[in-house]
Amino acid sequence: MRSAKLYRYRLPMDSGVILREEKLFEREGFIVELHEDGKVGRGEVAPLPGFSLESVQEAGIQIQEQLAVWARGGDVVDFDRLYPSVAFGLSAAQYELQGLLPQEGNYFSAPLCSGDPDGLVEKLQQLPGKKVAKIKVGLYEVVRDGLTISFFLESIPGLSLRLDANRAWNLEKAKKFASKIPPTLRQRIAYIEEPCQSPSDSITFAIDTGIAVGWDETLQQSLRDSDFRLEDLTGVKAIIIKPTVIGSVQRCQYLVEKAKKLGIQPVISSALESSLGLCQLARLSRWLLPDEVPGLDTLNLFKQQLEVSWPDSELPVASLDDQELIWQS
Ligand code: OSB
Ligand code: MG
Repeated sequence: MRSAKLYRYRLPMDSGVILREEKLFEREGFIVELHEDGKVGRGEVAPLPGFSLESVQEAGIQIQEQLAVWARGGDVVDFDRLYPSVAFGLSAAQYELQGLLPQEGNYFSAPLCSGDPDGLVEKLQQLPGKKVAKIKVGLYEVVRDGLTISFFLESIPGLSLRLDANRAWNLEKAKKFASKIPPTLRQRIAYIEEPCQSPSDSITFAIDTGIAVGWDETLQQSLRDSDFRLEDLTGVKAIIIKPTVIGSVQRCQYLVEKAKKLGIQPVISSALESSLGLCQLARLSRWLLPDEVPGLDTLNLFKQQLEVSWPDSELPVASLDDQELIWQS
């Protein structure tokens, strides 16, 4: 016997969270819960405004239809025809229900940092193994960004940085940024995500500066073409896999394996999921990429967790029972 529940959640965000120039005061999304033979599997469906193409409302309608099919005993879902957020949440719930998503997670993420080296040193001391942090660039003037990054690399020996420009620059600005970073420090930039507005400029930047580049937005966009081949996205060091904007667990697994074969570094990363989805991403990362540091340091952008607590987090935990149950079978 199968039954399913669909909750709609709303969680307050820290007042300073800015996404694509818009302030995000509240995160909303859905939690699906699948029940079968006394077992439970959960998943999160939470399109991210400004990043996902589907709206929360569109995702809500689609996940409800899919849950109704599933509860009636249907199983064959072509995940690639669903919205990515729906495909991820539904597949994660099925994996969990079937015991296929291992419990153990990698809760040591690359700390996200916005310019205070003292704070960063402290956070890095808590990481076992590799010292790796992620810094957003492109929000301030490029020369300032270049000097800041240089300063971090110089003052913290052994530090490796992941940078993310979210396509803020043209090629000229990107090169100006690089010009402030001495060539000897450049190899400690593990990669910079999307330095330029156009992917081809980002590749030119990588070739001309020797700074490795990673695809985030470009991967997401390319996957919309039915004839997508990861082989065609060459020239990059890393791909950033955000399951909520990429799709099903199966698709993420395929991309991870394919990237490894091509010598590209895959990194599992967050799209501001609640603690429930975030913990599943930590488990997914540990399972698929046991030796990789995931990009999941986004919990503290929230004022509350949801149902499942991130290890050692002191944020209060809102219960799923207190969220709106919008559908059940
Ligand atoms: O640009 O990578 C981004 C989170 C939400 C939306 C977009 C992005 C992010 C992150 C997640 O940066 C954190 C990470 O990747 O380490
Ligand atoms: Mg990014």
